[in-house]
Amino acid sequence: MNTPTGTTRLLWLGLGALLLVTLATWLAARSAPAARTERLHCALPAQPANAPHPGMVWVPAGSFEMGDTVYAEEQPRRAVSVEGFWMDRTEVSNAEFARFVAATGHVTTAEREVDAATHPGLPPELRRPGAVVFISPAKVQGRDDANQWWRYVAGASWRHPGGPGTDIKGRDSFPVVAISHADVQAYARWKGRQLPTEAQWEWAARGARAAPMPAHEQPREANTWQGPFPVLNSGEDGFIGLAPVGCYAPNALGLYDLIGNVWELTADPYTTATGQARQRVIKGGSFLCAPNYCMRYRAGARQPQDEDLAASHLGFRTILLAPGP
Ligand SMILES: [Ca+2]
Repeated sequence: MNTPTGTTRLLWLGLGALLLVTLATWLAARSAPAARTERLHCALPAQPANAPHPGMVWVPAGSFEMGDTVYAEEQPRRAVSVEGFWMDRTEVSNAEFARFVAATGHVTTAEREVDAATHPGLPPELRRPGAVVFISPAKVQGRDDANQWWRYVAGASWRHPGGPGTDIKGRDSFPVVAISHADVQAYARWKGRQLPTEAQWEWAARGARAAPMPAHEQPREANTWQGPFPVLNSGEDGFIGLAPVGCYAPNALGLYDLIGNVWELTADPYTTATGQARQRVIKGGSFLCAPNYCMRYRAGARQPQDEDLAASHLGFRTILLAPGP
């Protein structure tokens, strides 16, 4: 019978140790929770060095049939014309809004007590500074009562989008949320810009395309909701919640995320037959739009939004009226 030589013994001992280390590493990897990797930034293509308005793209003039036919508020379709304008190629990010706040000391609506004069009779808990936050429930009784997934959270604001205990650290590239109409008007003024009208926004979202929009399907290149809203978002599009700006393919003009991610405030009042006051038109749908609940991931879709109610799915972008390239 062969006996191992000293060298062979050492080799076997070495191999045994290696096996033990490999086994220990494998067991540790199995028992550790899977690391959640969230994309915090999506790279945008560089613009030409001589771009006249960095971060903006030109939207040419045109005429089109505004509106759509899916929901009542989109109708009737009507002919409109818009002049050319420059538009932010992404939603305004936390980093951009932070620069505005640092420069101006602006305190957002959500960070202040609710104005009792404009909201008489509001219970004390709803008068505290805060914003409306989407919280996915485990189950719902029908989908008529949105209070099942929307909560007014005291302390929620653009700095704390989910309420106290949340923040925007590391989330510079995410769209700013929980802003009011007054906040975005102040931002636009500070930048020497303005908010798009509904017609300007819709024309941009169509990629300056006058032909009828062909599809009502859920778009692939947009952050929306996959699965049964509001209980399960499968995240097939890469994100369960908000996405950093510019993660999906741009439209024909080079504009990102007009559809999906956050709803976007426009300059236009939302008027109805009963003349409800203090509401603005919002456009584009958000990461919460799903085929079973809110098919508003379309250029022609629209919703009303209370001017002074901040929400965790609401953001904006600006335009600039200046000569074209
Ligand atoms: Ca959007």
